[in-house]
Amino acid sequence: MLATAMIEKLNEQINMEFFSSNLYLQMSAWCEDKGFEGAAHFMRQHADEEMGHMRRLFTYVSETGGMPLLGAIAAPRTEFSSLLALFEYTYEHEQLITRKINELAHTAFSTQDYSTFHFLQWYVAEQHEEEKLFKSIVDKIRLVGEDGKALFFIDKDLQQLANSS
Ligand code: OFO
Repeated sequence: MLATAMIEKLNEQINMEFFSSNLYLQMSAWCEDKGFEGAAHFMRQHADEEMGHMRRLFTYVSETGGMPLLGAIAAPRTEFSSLLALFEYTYEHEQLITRKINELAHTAFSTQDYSTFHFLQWYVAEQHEEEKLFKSIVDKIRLVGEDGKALFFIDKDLQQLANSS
C-alpha cells in the first residue's frame, strides 16, 4: 500500500503525462495546418506514446491499492512562431518532465518507498531518451536553417522517424 502523499504525487504525474499527450496532439494540428505532414505524423505518434506513459502510472497506482484520479488538464499552447520554436518548446517541456520525475524518485527514495523508486526507473531512462530525441531535432533544424527547402527535408526526416518507431 502506497503512502497517501506518494499517491497524490503519482496522480499529479498522471495528469502531467496527459498534458504532454494533449500538447503534442495540439502541436500536430499546428504542423498539419502549416503543411508539415511529417512533423504532424511524428507529433501524433508521440502523443500516443505519452498516453502510454500515463497508463503505466495509472496501472501502477491502481495495482498498489491507490486510486488514480484524473483531474482537470490545462489547455496546451496552440500557436508557435516557427517549426524551430515548436520543437524548442517540446525540449523545454521534456526538461520539465525530467525534473518532475526526479522529484518523484527523490520522494520515493527518501520515504523508503523502494517499490515506487524501482517503478520510476523506467521513467528516468525514458526521460533520458525523450530529451535526447527532442534535442537532436532542435539541433538539426538549427543546423540546416529555416528556409523552405531545409524545412522540407526536416519534415521528410520527421516522417521517417515516425515510420521507424
Ligand atoms: Fe515525453 O515523456 Fe512523458 O511526459
